[in-house]
Amino acid sequence: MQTRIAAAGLEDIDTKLRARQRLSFDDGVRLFACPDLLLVGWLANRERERRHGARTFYNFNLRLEPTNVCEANCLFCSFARQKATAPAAYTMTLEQAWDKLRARASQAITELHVVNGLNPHLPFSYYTELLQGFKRIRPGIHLKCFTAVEIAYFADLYGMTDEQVLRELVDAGLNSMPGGGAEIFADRVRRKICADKCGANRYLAIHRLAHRMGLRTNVTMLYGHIETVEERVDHMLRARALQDDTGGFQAFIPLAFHPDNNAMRKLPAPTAAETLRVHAVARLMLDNIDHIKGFWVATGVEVAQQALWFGVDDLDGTVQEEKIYHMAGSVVPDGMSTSQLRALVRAAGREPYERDTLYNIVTPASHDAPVAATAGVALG
Ligand code: V47
Repeated sequence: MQTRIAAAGLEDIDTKLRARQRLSFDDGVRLFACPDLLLVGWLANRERERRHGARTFYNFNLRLEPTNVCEANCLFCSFARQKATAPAAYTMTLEQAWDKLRARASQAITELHVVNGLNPHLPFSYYTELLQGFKRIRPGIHLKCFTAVEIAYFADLYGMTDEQVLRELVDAGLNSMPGGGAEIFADRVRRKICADKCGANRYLAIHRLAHRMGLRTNVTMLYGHIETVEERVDHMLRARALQDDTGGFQAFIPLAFHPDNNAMRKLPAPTAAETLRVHAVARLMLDNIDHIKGFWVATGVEVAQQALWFGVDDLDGTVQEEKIYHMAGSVVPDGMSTSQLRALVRAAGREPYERDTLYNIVTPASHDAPVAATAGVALG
């Protein structure tokens, strides 16, 4: 392997990694440029196995997007509808949203992941009552809800500070925050693809605040559109810098751009090779974030399996009722059962471990039942 590392000119990076020294911006750019993708994957896998061995985490979760009405006009988004009267625009009543959880009463779901469009027509009480209702229906459920972009929007719309918004949501039952809305932190890209939502500094400030309040959060990166390799590395380093201060990020989640039904549909989707590389480089650059998540809905099932050898140790979860990716062209099934997830992890040569949102291990024996009538997935 040393010969191959030398042939690729990565001896100094290998030396740093062995000594557990942090990689630099230039190192990240070189990892993206290195033609030997399998070598980059091998280095990332070494880091992954040092932290987690063969363990691969997943959880039993349900998605809910109570409204897709959204004031923002992000070029990559196929989910949002700018007007409440537009075809396919929807806003659930609280009862309709709660029914989604009630309908899953027989499933051992541990997490509800809720995100929304930036809807100007709803009162703040819609969101607090939403959370309170979920906790009434299922007191033990973990509520991972609202991106930092939504928190910023709520604060501006309802005349509150970011901290007041978070406090009221926590009082209503919020347990943690997902990582959506990060896209690419560089201003150049944000101005082009998501000009009318909160900027990178505010996104990061809200995560900092959430961490200070004791909430754990995730951070994402939308790749494979107009961003440069340098902007990807910059994005990773900004997440790493915040993590140095707070330690509050649980997982970094690269999200592969899907071009169907949105304003960037002329762009090609990122290749499998690109996806494997982005996850591998993330594992190598983010020495202070425990988990690299391969979101199988975004990568596809087979690439997610391969990514388990390219730095990824977490597959998100059963992900029932996901809309954002399915509306943008993802052809994966609508949800997988926990037994399907375990089988695909084992088929990839790894060991599945069910976790809760905070990475406590859950014993899965009691819920082997299929999660959805449509969840018949072929394992790659
Ligand atoms: O912020 C939207 C992305 C994100 C498209 O925290 C698209 O555990 C690709 O954040 N093609 C929402 N991506 C999803 C998300 C997420 C996913 C899994 C786990 C977690 C977590 C968070 O989806 C958005 C945006 O970056 N997105 N449209 C598209 N056409």
